[in-house]
Amino acid sequence: MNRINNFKNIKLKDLEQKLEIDGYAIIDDFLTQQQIEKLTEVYYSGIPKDLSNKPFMYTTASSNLAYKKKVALAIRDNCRNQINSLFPEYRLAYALFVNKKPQRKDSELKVHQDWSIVDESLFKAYYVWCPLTDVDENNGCLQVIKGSHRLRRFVEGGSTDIDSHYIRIMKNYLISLPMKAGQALIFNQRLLHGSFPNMSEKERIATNLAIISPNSTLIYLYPDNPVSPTQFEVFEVEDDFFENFVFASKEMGRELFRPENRESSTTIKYEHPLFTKREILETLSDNPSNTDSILIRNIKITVDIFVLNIEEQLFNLKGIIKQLLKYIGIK
Ligand SMILES: O=C(O)CCC(=O)C(=O)O
Repeated sequence: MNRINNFKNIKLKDLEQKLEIDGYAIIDDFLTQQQIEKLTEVYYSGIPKDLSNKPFMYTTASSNLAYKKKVALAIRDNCRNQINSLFPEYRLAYALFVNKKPQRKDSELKVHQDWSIVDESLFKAYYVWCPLTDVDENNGCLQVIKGSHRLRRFVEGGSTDIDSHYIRIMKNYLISLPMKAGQALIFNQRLLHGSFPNMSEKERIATNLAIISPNSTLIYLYPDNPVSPTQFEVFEVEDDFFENFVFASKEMGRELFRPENRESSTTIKYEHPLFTKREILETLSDNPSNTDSILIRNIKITVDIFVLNIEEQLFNLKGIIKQLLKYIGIK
């Protein structure tokens, strides 16, 4: 498991290496018990109406700017020392609570990639995610696809589910991450991740903090079309932009707001990328803990692709048989 010690004992080289290879690392004792209690109190201090009924909610989506700001300041204040010692020079950008209501199957978050928040050809961004209660597969722990940050980007702007075709290809790299309250999961912003529904009796509350590498500028990508964008306007924004801006309304669903009174710095064209099974499997298996020779690795990938193809054919066949049975009135 990709756990490392208390942040005070961590060797930065080890942390960097884990993040480079796997795309994530778990740090023990990141928040103290006192900080956990304090942050829980902040979360409950006036949850805005536009969030209170959501099975899965993130506080940046609220239109209550005062609450968003209060929450973000408290999270940054309680993480600053740890981040400064682990990532000297990184900036603490926006911060939010992410919450799952109890016993809600629809609080599941499908595996997805979050949108770009810095120019990734030059800079890095990580999320620091800390549960305020212990989490496991029953109450909404995270799942990640190990090494997936090394793939080409799946989505540019607007976080998008990775469809089941791709998940089937990557299934051997999909890992559940049960965690203790106060541990921190640090993950590359490109890493594919999701979370289980919360089927427990209690709310699952977690903090999330975006940190960005020195000299980078936070960006907000505004799509020309919310469902199938062909280009994005790039807005260079302040580090706390998402706390001060109402970027989507409840009624608009996936649609986002264009910031008023601001000029975009550039426009980027976008085409949803397609991946072959081989490209995905080659990238994910290419890591230093894999000691197989090139030949053995290639054979394993070829066998995996063969099995995946058969599974796909069987899946399609099952669909056809179901339709046929329905047609002749048996089912
Ligand atoms: O809190 C969670 O369950 C996952 C949050 C997250 O990673 C996201 O919103 O992309």
